[in-house]
Amino acid sequence: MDKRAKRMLKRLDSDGNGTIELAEMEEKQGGMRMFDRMDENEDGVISQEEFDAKKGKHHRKEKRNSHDE
Ligand SMILES: [Ca+2]
Ligand SMILES: [Ca+2]
Repeated sequence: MDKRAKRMLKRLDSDGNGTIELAEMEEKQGGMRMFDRMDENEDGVISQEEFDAKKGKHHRKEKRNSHDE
């Protein structure tokens, strides 16, 4: 995980437990949608792995029906 991602995770992780919970994202603008996208296994928590995997991907245009990967 690179430094920038780490810092971003730290900022989002307001209780400092190393993962991002929905409540922590809810406070941010657009956070819930972002949370949904990042929580790959839908366990309600964004782990560092999930965060790392998804960072940089959320610059895409938001289109629900694009299956171009
Ligand atoms: Ca947390
Ligand atoms: Ca998860």
